[in-house]
Amino acid sequence: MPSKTLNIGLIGYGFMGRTHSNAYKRVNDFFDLDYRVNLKAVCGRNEENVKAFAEQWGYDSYETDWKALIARDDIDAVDICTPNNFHKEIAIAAAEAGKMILCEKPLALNVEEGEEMVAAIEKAGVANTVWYNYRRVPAVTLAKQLIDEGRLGKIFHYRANFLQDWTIDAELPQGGEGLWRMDAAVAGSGVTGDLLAHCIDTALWLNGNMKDVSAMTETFVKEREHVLTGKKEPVTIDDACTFMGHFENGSLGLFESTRYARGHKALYTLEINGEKASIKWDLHDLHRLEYFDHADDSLVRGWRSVHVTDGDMPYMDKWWVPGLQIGYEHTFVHQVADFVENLSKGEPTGPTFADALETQKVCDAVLKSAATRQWENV
Ligand code: SOE
Repeated sequence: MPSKTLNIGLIGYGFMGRTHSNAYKRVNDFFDLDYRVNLKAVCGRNEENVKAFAEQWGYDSYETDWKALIARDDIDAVDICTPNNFHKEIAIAAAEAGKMILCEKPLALNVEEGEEMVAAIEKAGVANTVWYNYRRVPAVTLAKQLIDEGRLGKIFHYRANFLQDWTIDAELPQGGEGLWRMDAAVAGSGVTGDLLAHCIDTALWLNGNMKDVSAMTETFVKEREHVLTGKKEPVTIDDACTFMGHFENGSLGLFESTRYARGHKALYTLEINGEKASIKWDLHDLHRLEYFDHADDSLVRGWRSVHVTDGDMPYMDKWWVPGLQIGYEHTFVHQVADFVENLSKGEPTGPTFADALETQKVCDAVLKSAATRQWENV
């Protein structure tokens, strides 16, 4: 039974605000933790909307100014779910106020901002994590376990894609509340920071850091109406990005992301080829891990599709019974559970701000390489 309380102050209540709120609400039902996670306050600029969100999700209170939320003594942890251009200012203020911080991905608009954020949280010594949630899909966590056990042997190739199709319509506007991901001033970049950042976070976790990259980006629709000005303005984001690079362990990486792959809604796939075995995973079928082991009897050797639902597989003892799967929202529950467990143990929860800064460095090198048309070091 929890003996302590962890009071959450959530800033921003869009799509990510909902996924995180759901995780905070569910976590104590399924995980045995020292802390009860309490939805203390939510913050947003529009009073009517933030009040309605607080009522619907069961927050005790609401604020319309994030500085007022951070100043409250009854908030232990600040969760930053705002558009990316607010991450730095809020994170630094929260760290200076001694709050723990859970920040939505990507960490920052660029490496410079990320470095300032890492310096602030390290100076304050506050617990921190960044919501790269796909690490905590049980099948992906299992992949990490198999790699760490040495089952793949030396790794030769790491391949990942993140494909969507929601911006193909040239009449879709850019910017504003719903479409800020299409405005580089607010998002930092397009698919590189939004989608490839997920692939890079998982890759660095599973396969170690990258040394250098060579990238190309494309902006297929050059001008779109901006929601805030009502005028046609140049599109500043990358609509698609492809890059290759070297990992420090000697393996080769190949990554592709786009919002122009008709038919694909959120197709995050990865494949890792090692000397002894290979692994494949697909977000559209997230509870399966495809595994090929060269040590199998050659007459029956082939790709196995492992249904990651047994109780001895990562996180699965907390849910239903073998054979019954879980989904996207559970990855966020797992991250909160790990954060709270690590808080009790005094240990960090990856990806920390420092880990997410490594991902940011790859993203910046990718964007630089696309601009210079040269290989760039990470
Ligand atoms: C964009 O469409 C998006 O919602 C990303 O922002 C998320 O990080 C990704 O998980 C799904 O796609």
